[in-house]
Amino acid sequence: MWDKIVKLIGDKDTFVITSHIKADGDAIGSEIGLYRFLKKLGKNVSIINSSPSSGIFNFLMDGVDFKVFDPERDMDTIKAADAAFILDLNDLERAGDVGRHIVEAGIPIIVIDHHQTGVTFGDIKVADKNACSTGQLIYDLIKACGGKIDREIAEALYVAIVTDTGMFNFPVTDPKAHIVAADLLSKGVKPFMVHRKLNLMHSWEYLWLTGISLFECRSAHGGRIAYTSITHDIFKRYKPLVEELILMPQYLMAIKDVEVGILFLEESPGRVHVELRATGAMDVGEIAKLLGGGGHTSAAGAVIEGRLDEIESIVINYAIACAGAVDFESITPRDRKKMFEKY
Ligand SMILES: [Mn+2]
Repeated sequence: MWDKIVKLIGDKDTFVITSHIKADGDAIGSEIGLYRFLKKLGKNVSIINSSPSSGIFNFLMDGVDFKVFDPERDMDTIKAADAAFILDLNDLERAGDVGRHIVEAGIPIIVIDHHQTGVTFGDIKVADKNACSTGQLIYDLIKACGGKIDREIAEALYVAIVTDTGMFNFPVTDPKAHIVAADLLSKGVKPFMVHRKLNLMHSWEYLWLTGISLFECRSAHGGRIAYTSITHDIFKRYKPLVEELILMPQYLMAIKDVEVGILFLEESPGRVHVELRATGAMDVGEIAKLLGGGGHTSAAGAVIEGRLDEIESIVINYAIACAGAVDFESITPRDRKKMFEKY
């Protein structure tokens, strides 16, 4: 499945790499792993994302040409590229402005992704919904190229894998996730160092606000759904980073019998970030997609305009509808939409 991409990497010299808006650890780890591999082959490579990401990934970026899109500076780079890699997304819109400009530039597009729904754009596609992460697919690509994985590439790909497997806890975790991770460790990745940099660097504000919101948490659907809300007033008093706060729903998942945990964060008045986690019994990726966001079966999110209390009730009803479907997999996307419309 890698032949075409291996050939294209051999034939071309200048690449641009991008991923989805609000790139997470899998997106960034995959971008940087691929970037470093292509640089070792002597290629010209730039990573250009449409929106900024959490600073927690900065430790991966030493010497990496990683930019947040600036039309004046970056349009020429996109137009001059021989090909573009779009990683970890199945919906071009989620690539934001950079995705749009890549399409307009008319350069070949290579998509590498692992979301449940297939990829509908791009000239060469690898869409493997059984892969635990895009990072694992980049690992496979480098191997298919006969490439060597050094410590820096390994560290980036390890971040990608631990992010999308929830530190090897999500149902998507399979033997291959561990086998690839074991190989990455053999290249010098120190799991505790990565864990510390990703998970043990929180601000006091994050902890305080997590405490407040956990104290206020509520249940729905007979205790199968746990949720909590942070109003803008509370949010602005503590001002933690949004990217820190979206980790908060994992605590809701610790409650017995809870299958879905939801955080409603009013980032600004009338704008609510909904962050969802699931045990695997429900597919929160489907809920996020209906809300105009994205994600996976076990972890997903969306940003919605509207009143906090209204959004709470819509999303919780979606989650209840989702839980009520006997066999969610067997329902076509159109039927799923119909099912949700009654709420
Ligand atoms: Mn991913």
